[in-house]
Amino acid sequence: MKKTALSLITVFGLTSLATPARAALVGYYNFDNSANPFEDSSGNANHITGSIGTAPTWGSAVGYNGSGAHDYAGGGLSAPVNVNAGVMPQMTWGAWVRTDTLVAGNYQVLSHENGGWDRTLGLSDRPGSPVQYTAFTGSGATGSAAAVSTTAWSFIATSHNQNTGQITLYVDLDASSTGDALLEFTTAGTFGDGNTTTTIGAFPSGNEAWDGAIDQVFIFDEELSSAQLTQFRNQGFVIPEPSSALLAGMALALLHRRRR
Ligand SMILES: [Ca+2]
Ligand SMILES: [Ca+2]
Ligand SMILES: [Ca+2]
Repeated sequence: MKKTALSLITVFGLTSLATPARAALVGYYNFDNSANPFEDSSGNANHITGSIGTAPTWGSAVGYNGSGAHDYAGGGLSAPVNVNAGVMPQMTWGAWVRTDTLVAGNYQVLSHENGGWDRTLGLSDRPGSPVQYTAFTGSGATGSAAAVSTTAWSFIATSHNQNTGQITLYVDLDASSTGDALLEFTTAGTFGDGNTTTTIGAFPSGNEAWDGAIDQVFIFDEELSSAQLTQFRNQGFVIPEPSSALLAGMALALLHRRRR
């Protein structure tokens, strides 16, 4: 019994050492606070610092399920989150989005692109027609291949793992129906350096601006699973417990039991 507890503590200890010091939610923006619709609710104070290009317009019912969000038309918002692969080898980001246009072109939701196909998630016809949810791979773009509507809110996310050299694009075209599985597209993806800040609703240059609404933006410095992202889609996003803190708690509980 003691030996089992000890080996479990060792396993959890090694697991904690092998993961980043803060493998968790880095930024979360639900845009619901009318007093500060630029607030980061993750607890990390990564509040939005300003706009790029035409500032989006906030509305109390512009967002998902009639909540607060910004309507984008020619510009984006800048968040002080560095998603460079050297800083976050593993990273997952996503949002609930609704587009106002299906015209062929490029419309970005999340990006730190500064040339060279840096981490970017949006709507584009780069992978082909029709315009589709698209993630950059470090050397090109991969897409969801499915037609998008201007009325439904879609749930989109990308997990990045620089160590395994893979990314996975997750899409639910209609986030309001939760009985269906997320569409998943895994492909090779390794990344050079991009901008050290993240732009919501455009490239950091202001190009390729989103046309429509973006809500419930989340950024994690770990590779989330399909099951975790499905749970977010189903719940409409709930800030999760940090996994490293959970592991530390379990190890402490085992240590406490062993000492008694
Ligand atoms: Ca909202
Ligand atoms: Ca659905
Ligand atoms: Ca770059």
